[in-house]
Amino acid sequence: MTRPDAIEWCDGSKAEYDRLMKQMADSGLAIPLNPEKRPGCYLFRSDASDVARVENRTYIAARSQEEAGPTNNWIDPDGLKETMKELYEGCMKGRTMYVIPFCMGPVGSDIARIGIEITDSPYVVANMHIMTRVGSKVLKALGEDGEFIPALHSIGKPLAEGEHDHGKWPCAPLDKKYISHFPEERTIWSFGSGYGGNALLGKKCLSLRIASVIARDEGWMAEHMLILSVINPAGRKKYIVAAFPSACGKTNLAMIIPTIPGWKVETIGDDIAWMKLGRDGRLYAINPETGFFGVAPGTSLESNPNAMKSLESDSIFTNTALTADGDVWWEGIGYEAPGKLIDWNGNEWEAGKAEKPASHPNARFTVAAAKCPAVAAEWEDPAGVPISAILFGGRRPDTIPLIHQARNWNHGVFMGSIVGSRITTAALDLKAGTVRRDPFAMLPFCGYNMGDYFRHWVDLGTRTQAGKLPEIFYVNWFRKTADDNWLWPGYRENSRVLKWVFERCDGEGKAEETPIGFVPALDAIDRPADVSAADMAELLAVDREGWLNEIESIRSEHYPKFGDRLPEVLIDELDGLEDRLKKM
Ligand code: OXD
Ligand code: MN
Repeated sequence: MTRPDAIEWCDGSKAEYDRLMKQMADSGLAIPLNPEKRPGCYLFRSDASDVARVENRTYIAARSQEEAGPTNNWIDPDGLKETMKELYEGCMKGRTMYVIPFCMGPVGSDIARIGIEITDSPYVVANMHIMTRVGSKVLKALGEDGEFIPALHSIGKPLAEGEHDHGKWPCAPLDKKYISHFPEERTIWSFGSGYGGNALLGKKCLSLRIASVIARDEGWMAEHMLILSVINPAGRKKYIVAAFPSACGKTNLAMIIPTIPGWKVETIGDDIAWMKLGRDGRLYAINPETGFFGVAPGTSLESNPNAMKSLESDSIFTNTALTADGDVWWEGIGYEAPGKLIDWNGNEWEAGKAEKPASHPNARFTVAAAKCPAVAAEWEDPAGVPISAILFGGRRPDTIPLIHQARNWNHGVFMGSIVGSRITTAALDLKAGTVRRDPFAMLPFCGYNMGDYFRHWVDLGTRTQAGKLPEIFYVNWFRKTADDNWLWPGYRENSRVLKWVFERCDGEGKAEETPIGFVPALDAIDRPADVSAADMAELLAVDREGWLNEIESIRSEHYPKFGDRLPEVLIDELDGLEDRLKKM
């Protein structure tokens, strides 16, 4: 159907990676960075139409609209296949088709899944090498009759006889981009974009949208969560997963260096967790990926030293700026732009003179997890790590305290179901100042009806003894004062909150029982230097009026979206919360 000029089977070797990089550098698509500054690193600049995940072009083509549910773009699978087959017809002409056997999760782990991505983008192959386990070892594990998830990808830009890209990022225009999922067939078809989650099909498409459907059917969880371990001064370790909407600092938290003496954090994953009940009744998590595809702007030695150290070599940068001496630069890197730059569009850029940022706000780095100085020794353990705590969170300048702990599992599921961030600029159909709900941070990633997904979470709580389940917490690093200043310093200081979580999982850690759950006692979390006792009191207060407004918005705007698929127990939680607050 796609009629490539050549077909290559990817073996996942370093020689293959180096060959493709050289080829892309020769053709002008990749810019090798200065080997004295960033050895083994390359910069790519994408097309202006192809800079992020395209949620309005992402489809859950389930058999029925009801199955896709109220939060997904549904489209009839037969009609979509017709449309896409036309687009795929001859779409790889003039290009090489790469066949990428890849595994999400350690090869051989009983929770791992194999996919085969077919793509005409060598950039995708190189990124898949870093983000997944690619190649011959996967084919071997697959054997003659193993199961795999087919994932077809094309950038959608065939070349006519003698035509060349001339170093320009090839892709199709926005209205021809399709990121499609066929959940019943467990198949992915992607067309027209070469960027990130649209094109690296092991990530959001397989490991979240398709995997969430498989997980529902098989009784496990595929979640948009980081995984980390916290180690106390005595050397005891606990594992925590956390789900926050995009742009809440997941990668920073996953790699945090604590400010509290004696405490350590190690990284297992920064974006996706697959979790399964173990034989001992506890919940175990693996990171299905092998790399980080992180947002570059805002990443600095201050905000995320471990990421910065990981990026010193052998990394791919996409849409950052280029310095005169062949290094990368981005807004928030922690130092001024060193003289004139070339911006992410390839134009000259000078600080103070340019109107637009030098790097795209969604510029990315791709780097192997193994390069992170904080990576845990057990990060690839095929059995996973036992989870003690689940954190939910969002950007909420008011109402939601710095941290509170659920009363029980269903209360925790309720917390997950109301996750959201207050938006500061009007977007889509939302006014600035409203809360954009992103339940479990899975809004763009749940491959089926989200009401059923809530039920899947409720059910998990009934499948093991209560004492074996993780404790659930809601965190909010983003509280502001009335005059718009941050109440909490965030970043590395968030380790103080992790310490309280650790203690609560041990049945320690001083807490007050309140209508919204357990809140730290005023002296339970050591205060950073710039947080006064009064700030702490404000950070931990139960804002009765704020919560009653919150309940009203959940009851009238959020929950009704899910109709009769909304589990009754979540309404019970909402009612219970309201009753407790009214008695306050
Ligand atoms: C991501 C996201 O790209 O969550 O990881 O948006
Ligand atoms: Mn993500």
